Amino acid sequence: MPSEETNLIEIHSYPTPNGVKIMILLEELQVPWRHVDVNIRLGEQFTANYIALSPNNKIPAMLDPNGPGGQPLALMESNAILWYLAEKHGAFLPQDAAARYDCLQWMLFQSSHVGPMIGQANHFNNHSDVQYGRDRYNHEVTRLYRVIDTRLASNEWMAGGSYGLADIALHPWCRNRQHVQIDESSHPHFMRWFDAVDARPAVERANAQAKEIRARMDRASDRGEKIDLYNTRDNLERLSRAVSAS
Ligand SMILES: N[C@@H](CCC(=O)N[C@@H](CS)C(=O)NCC(=O)O)C(=O)O
Repeated sequence: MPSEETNLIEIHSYPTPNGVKIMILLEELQVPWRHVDVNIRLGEQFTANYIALSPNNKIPAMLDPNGPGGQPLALMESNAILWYLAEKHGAFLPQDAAARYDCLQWMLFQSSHVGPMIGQANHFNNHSDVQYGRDRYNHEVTRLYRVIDTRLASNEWMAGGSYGLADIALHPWCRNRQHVQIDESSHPHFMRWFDAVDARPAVERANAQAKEIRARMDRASDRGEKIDLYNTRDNLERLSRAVSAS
């Protein structure tokens, strides 16, 4: 439900899986929100204003003008943002304590394993010809899909017995599977779950919006001066410049 009004929850982001998961939750909650484009292909994550919201210069960040105590709240880390929004609106997070910890552990599994390993696999598959790196991360991603399929063999949803934050955090990461051999016959439980989440109207809406936003931001980066996201030395310099300017 993106809107142009002010006083809305702002998602400062680019529609990668970490950005899309927030859009999915906001659509599930039917909370009005606004996307503020932070074009990581143009280096906008290194501006002093953005770093004030998101000190690790990564997307997404959230700004809720009406946070705890009625004060504005800025947050980085996509799963912290999911947790905050779910608590604020009292949905998609189990009430029962054991089920909440179950949800938390699978969200941490996503942010500490699935996201970083798929990120590294994409890097070596698309931006390097180092076979060792490709093998290492593709094998790790394959192993993680096995963990997910095994989990879903005895659970309808990733955590807590019902659809919720753990599914929302994980699902956008599992869309592009071109470098791993995952199909109905080898991972039937994963496929059943992926299709069930994919068919939810809120997920369809968020994905349609992500497609539009991505097209708009890609047009902007095709016109602008793109940076090499993978150049860690340049990124350190960009960060130092932004921090000294603030
Ligand atoms: N653990 C973080 C990961 C955030 C992250 O890695 N964001 C990437 C895009 S998915 C980014 O901002 N990359 C830009 C850069 O590295 O400069 C989260 O879940 O929010």
